[in-house]
Amino acid sequence: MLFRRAAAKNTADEADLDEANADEQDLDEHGGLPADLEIDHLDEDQIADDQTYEEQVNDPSQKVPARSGRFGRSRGFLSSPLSALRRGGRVDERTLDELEEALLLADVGISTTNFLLTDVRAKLRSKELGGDATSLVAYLEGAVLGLFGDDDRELHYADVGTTVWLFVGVNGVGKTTSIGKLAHRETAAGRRVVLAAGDTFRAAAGEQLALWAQRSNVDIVQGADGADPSSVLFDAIAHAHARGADLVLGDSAGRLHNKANLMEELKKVRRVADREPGHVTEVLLVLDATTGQNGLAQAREFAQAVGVTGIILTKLDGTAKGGIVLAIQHEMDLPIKLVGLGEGIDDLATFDPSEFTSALFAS
Ligand SMILES: Nc1nc2c(ncn2[C@@H]2O[C@H](COP(=O)(O)OP(=O)(O)OP(=O)(O)O)[C@@H](O)[C@H]2O)c(=O)[nH]1
Ligand SMILES: [Mg+2]
Repeated sequence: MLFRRAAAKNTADEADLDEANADEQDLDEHGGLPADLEIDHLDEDQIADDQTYEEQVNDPSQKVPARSGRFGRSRGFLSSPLSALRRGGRVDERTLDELEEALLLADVGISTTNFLLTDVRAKLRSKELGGDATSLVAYLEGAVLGLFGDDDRELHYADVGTTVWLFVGVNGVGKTTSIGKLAHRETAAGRRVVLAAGDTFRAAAGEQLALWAQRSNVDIVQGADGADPSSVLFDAIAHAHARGADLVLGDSAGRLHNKANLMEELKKVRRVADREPGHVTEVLLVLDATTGQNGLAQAREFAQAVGVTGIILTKLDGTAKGGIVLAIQHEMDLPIKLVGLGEGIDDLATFDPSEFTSALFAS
């Protein structure tokens, strides 16, 4: 079911909160719905539009080419250079150079590659590590797994009130798709979910999110195009609260007129969403694994601005080389919580470091 704010208003101003608070009072007086909130059942025109979008998504020319296993090219990304190393037998300077090259080519990045190699060299010097290539590879696998530590990768819920998870990230990384997949997963787990169409910047964004809402049969609250996203979030939380829903998943724009605007807007969305009865327990930064090291720069910016609690790394099924996972883990103090492994509703997995490490080293 689609809930659309009737009036195009909501300037980006805290004064909206008074209005939103008034809406909240209206909830009691209007059968649980704010007076100026319209409920639209999805009509055929909308569905036709949705299908157009779906056709677009399913267009083979837009699909990522040939998948090989759950982790695409991450699976075994080190396997051919490592088998060459293994064949070499003894480890020498050349072996270490080759290993360095393999790690860099796999998107591990200079800093994390240096970290791993410094460790390997120290272990070789102290003879803790034997000089044969098989031991080297086995040690490296352990060292990579060790990078992941025992970070908390759970998604958290508020003890009281309405849990809010916000999704942030630059355009095209997979925010809306990840929300759709999570709506399905959380609904299947028995939670009542409401989607908040907080990307009011791009005209088709609401339509895209509405399709995902339809797939999981959850409510969606939308604002008018150009509406203040924090107000949309506020309405969605009020709606969830009135309906006894557990969880609000808040979409956001990936691009505004400039980056400073985007960060300021996201800060405000977070502030507003965190007011009673809303509790923001997750701010999930969505990163596209195929953009490689560029993702690290994005992560730093968003982490500083909006206090990211975890990362969703998408498109690991495709052409991503997987090493970026190691770089993010080592260089950012942020846990990868979920990974996107395709465009379908079930293609989202909790990130499991040992499964991922085994995939990297698979031969
Ligand atoms: N192969 C693959 N494609 C994905 C994955 N996640 C998202 N996509 C695709 O990436 C494209 C962009 O996804 P969106 O969810 O629209 O990205 P967004 O971050 O909401 O983008 P904006 O709304 O423009 O900011 C779509 O074609 C998705 O189907 C994934 O894990 N694997
Ligand atoms: Mg989107």
